[in-house]
Amino acid sequence: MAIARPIRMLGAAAVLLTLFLVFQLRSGYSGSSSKLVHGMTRDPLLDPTGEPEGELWRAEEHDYSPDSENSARTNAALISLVRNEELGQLVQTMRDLERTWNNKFNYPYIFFNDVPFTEEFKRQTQALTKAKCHYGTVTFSNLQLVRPRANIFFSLSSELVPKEHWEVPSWISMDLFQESAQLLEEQNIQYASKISYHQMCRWNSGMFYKHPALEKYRYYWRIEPNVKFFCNVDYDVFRYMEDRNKTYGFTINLYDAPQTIPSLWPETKKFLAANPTFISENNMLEWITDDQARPDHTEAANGYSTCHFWSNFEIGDMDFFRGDKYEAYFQHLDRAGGFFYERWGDAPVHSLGIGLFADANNVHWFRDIGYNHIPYLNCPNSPKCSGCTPGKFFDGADFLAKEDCRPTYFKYVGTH
Ligand SMILES: Nc1nc2c(ncn2[C@@H]2O[C@H](COP(=O)(O)OP(=O)(O)OP(=O)(O)O)[C@@H](O)[C@H]2O)c(=O)[nH]1
Ligand SMILES: [Mg+2]
Repeated sequence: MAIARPIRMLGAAAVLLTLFLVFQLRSGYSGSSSKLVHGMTRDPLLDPTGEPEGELWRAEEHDYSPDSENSARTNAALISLVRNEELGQLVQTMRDLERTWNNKFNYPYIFFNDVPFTEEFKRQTQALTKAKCHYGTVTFSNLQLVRPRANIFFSLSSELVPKEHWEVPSWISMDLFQESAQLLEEQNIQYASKISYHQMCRWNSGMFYKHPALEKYRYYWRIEPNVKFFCNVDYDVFRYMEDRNKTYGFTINLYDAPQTIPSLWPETKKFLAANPTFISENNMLEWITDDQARPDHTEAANGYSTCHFWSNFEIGDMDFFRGDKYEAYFQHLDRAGGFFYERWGDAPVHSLGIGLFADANNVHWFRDIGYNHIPYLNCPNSPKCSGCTPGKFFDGADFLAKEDCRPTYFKYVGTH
């Protein structure tokens, strides 16, 4: 019996659709989802995630009102180096952070810039929060504090911010910089010849915690424009850091492009050889030097796995960065010139500093803070979260999956 043409077409379409679905399932939700790599057998983010154990500080039980002189807030601030042009994207970040966390705790924001902030920037950011916003520049002395709901402007002209925090240091040869940048550009390294990008990485590596506007603070939470927060967090994360003696908190662990840091590990080894007592007893050397998961990377970076905490999110204890060990390490790296002759990022520099000089038990994975900076995510399985898929690590092409260094971190350091 002959089958009518439309029925045949329908049948063929059904077969094609089935084949497509089978392919999708076999390829592990290809395109924009989670893919297990580097030996991870199950993403811990698929397990139900609650709050950390032990006592937590909550807004209902303590005074976190924005203007309180005796509030329960500890000495901590939300900080962001940001450009005026990124106001729209910063508004997105602040909205999410206020909605999920800071509208309960009202920690102050401190914004940094290499040029003065516009009045529009100040107006729009302050309008998003009941907390105090402070607007500093990294090169000038006109740090201004703006009090919410009061038109009182203070000009702290006595807080001279040394220009050398931002400027290219005198020992850097601009000819050599141009030459090296050209070589990196040829390897398709993004922002290689953009000097401000190198300055930004250096500032975030070893300068931010020296800014006078942060002097009285111990803990910071770094935020960037255009990031997303997915989960309600109902405890004071800064108090959590303090109470548990945590040095550093992160959400995402990634591989870096080895071409940007070929001499970072060799320079670090020189520093360690000269200061052998600096290394912490409970360090993270195995994670730093892993050569199993991506041997090509470790080789290209001359012994460093390139695994790092993705520093666009970080919650940290500035006492660590201000301490003798990290400061001496930064000075050594700064003199070596790799912030300009290569493209050392603050993420690998912070990560090596933390991995070598901090105690691994004092580093915390904030698995409960749902987070996204394009294209990677930290999305836990929790009723407190919305807007992301639990366990989904990247959003984009499949090749992004291999940049996931969490398996190596979990293997050597753990999931705490
Ligand atoms: N004020 C100021 N902020 C900067 C400058 N360069 C970078 N930043 C900020 O530093 C942070 C990191 O810079 P990005 O350009 O986002 O660097 P990135 O995250 O490595 O790059 P993307 O993947 O493109 O986001 C962002 O918050 C920027 O706003 C600069 O020259 N001046
Ligand atoms: Mg960014």
